[in-house]
Order: sequence, then C-alpha cells, then structure tokens
Amino acid sequence: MSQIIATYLIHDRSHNLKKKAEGIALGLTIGSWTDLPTLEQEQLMKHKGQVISIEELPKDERVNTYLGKEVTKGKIKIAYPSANFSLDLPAILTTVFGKLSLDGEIKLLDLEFSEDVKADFPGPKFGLEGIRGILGVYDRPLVMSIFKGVIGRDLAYLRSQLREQALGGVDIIKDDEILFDNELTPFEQRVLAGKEVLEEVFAETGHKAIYAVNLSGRTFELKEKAKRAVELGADLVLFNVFAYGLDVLHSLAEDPEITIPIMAHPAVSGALTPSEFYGIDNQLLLGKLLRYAGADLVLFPSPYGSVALNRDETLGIADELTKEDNRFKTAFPVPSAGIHPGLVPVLIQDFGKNSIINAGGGVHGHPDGAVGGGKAFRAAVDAVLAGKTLQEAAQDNSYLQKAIELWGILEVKS
Ligand code: 1AE
Repeated sequence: MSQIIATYLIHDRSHNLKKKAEGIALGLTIGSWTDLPTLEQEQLMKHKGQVISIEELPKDERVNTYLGKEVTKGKIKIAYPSANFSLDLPAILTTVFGKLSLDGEIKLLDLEFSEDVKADFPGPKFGLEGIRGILGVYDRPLVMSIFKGVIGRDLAYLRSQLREQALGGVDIIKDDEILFDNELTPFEQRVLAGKEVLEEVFAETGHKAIYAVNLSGRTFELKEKAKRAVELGADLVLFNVFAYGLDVLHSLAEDPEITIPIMAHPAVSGALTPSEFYGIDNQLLLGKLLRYAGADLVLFPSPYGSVALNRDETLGIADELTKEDNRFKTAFPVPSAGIHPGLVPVLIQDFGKNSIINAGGGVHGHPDGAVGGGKAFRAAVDAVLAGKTLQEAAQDNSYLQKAIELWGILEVKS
C-alpha cells in the first residue's frame, strides 16, 4: 500500500479511544462516511484513512492530576493513503497532524513511509561516510567547535578565532547559529576567510579542518546563496532548519548544484517537541524527518550539558540517523550544548565512534584558550578509545588536566 502510517499518543478525555481513532481516520481524510450512497463510498474508498491499531496504556495518576481530569491514555496508529497528499512534507504533515495538532492532548510519535513515498525524499547527499571521506578520518568520533562571541567582531577577529580552533585539532568548526549575514563578517567573506585560514593551518601542520558557514537570510534567496558558497569553495553549511521548515531543507538537499554537506541545527525545534502531551516526538522530528529531508549532520541537545534532553530520546534520535536503511545514507549525530572534555567518556559510551563531539564554551573557555580546548577534547577522545580513564590520560596531557580541573568528569556508569 502506498501510504503513511502515523502513530499518536493520546490522552483521551472522552474515554473512547476507538471512537477517537475512527474520528481521526475519517476526519483527516474523507470526512463523514456512513451517510454516503454506496457508489460514492466505493469511489472514495481509496482515500479513506484506516485505523491500524489501538493500544490502551496503563492509567497514570500523575497525568490525571496534572490535567485535572481522568483521561484514557493510548497509542493509536492510522494509515493515510498517499492518494490524499502530494509527496512533500508540508502536505504530509498537514494531512497527519495539521488541524489535529490543535485538538487536545495528542502527540505525533512516528511516521512510517511506504517505500514509494520514501523514494521522493533525498536523504543525506554525503552522510556520515561522506563527511569522514572529506576529512580522511575514519576511526574515531569527530570533534567540532563553535565560534563564540563573534557578533560585533570583524573578519580579522573571525580569522584569528578560526585559526586557534583549527590549531587545537578539531575537525569541524561551525558558525554559531546566531551569526547571520552582517556588515562586519558578510557571508561570502566568511567563506573566503575560512578557506584561506584553514588551508594555511593545513600547510603548516598537516591538520585538516573544515568550516560550516551559517546559511541564513530570506527563504527564497537561500538556494542562490548556497550555490554561491559552493562556487567560493565552502566546505559545508549550517542551517537553522526549524526556523524555515523541513521542506526548505529538502529543497536545498535535493539540488544537484549544492554539492556540499548540510548540517541541521535544532534551534526553534524546542517549540514543537518537549511536551509529553502535545507536539512532535524528538526522535521523529530531529531524527527520521531530518534524515529523510537531507541533513548530513544533525545537532541535538545531549543528555548531559546545559540544554539537555532525556537520554532515551537522544539515543532514539541517534538511532534514527544511523540505522541501516535501504534508501538513505546515515547522518552524523551531534549531541551538543554545554559539552566539555569531561563528558567525552559518557558521550562515546552513548553515541559510539560514529558521532561528533561538539562544543562552544567547552573549547573557548579552556584556560589555554581555544587551542587548549581543542587539544583537551582530542586527548579525551584518544584516551577513551585507548581504554584509559581521563585521569590517567591527563597525567601526560596538561590541556586535559586543566579541562578536568575546570569542568570535572562525568563518570561512566556501566
Ligand atoms: C544544541 C545546539 C548547541 C549549540 O548550538 C551551541 O552553540 C552550543 O554551545 P555550547 O557548547 O553550549 O557553548
């Protein structure tokens, strides 16, 4: 069947999950049904939503108290025929969770695409393996740092910051998501400066780092801007996908002239995901849908830092990005926010080698500056892969030692 199956979590105040599910399946497809003449029913059959399953979940007194009313909690699955929508995420999301998202305690947990519907999505152009190929690094988690404090600063400052970060040994340096096109550091100048500085560092040290420039501005100018970045030699772009919409990412990713990877930032996604009653599940939004729409790397809050997500949710996002799929390349999970070298052991335990350790303050806030921060992160990664504790590794590495003194270590629990 050519269709999408949506899974919803419902807290039903009317205590009739079956009626609720039937109401959604009909209401979001052909509307009222039973009063129609047989001929019309036959004609509309291929558009009718189908209730696939209804699972009542145990009573939850905490939830009843919170909502101030007794509710029936359940998961329902509904299949929507692809005959009802064009093959794009705006049409799909409006079908499965358009008006419905406004209708009480209902959360969209998952979407299962039939193969023919999936075929219309680009998936990552480079993916995890492609990024590793660009860097020539295959055997460890990558390390990424974020420009901090660049607003109000000029290109000379940006260049010096970039150089420091690259000298610290990080693999990727990304713009902060709040750095937009501006007079002091215009987009094109940033691309050119990034290329020049990182080529210099490579010539001096043999270390290759790449720079993700923030692709920002008006929606209809993004494609031309991204193509200009490609012409100027940009390595990859950062993209605030949820400020624009998933379909904008899809359009950028499928464009054959945008021949560089796209890194998706989760800014604004917190307006859609955190509630247990409403919105869209993180695993679906930051995992499956970003991968389908074409993100090569995906940032999301880790379970440990300043802006944290529940650990299971983060593992679910990473799983969606990296699990085997017959159609799409895998994307790099980038657990982020408030990361410091003392978190590297738990991050590698949770997300494995195929992940990126990403930090802003944890690099720039190092007592020896960004060079020291980068070196501390690289030493922490090497230590974990060598089976050493950070304390052991710090005995021979003053950068790691200073980082641990400043931020501590989060012990790995087996
Ligand atoms: C989840 C996104 C994290 C991010 O973009 C960012 O700028 C983190 O900065 P730090 O590492 O918390 O300083």
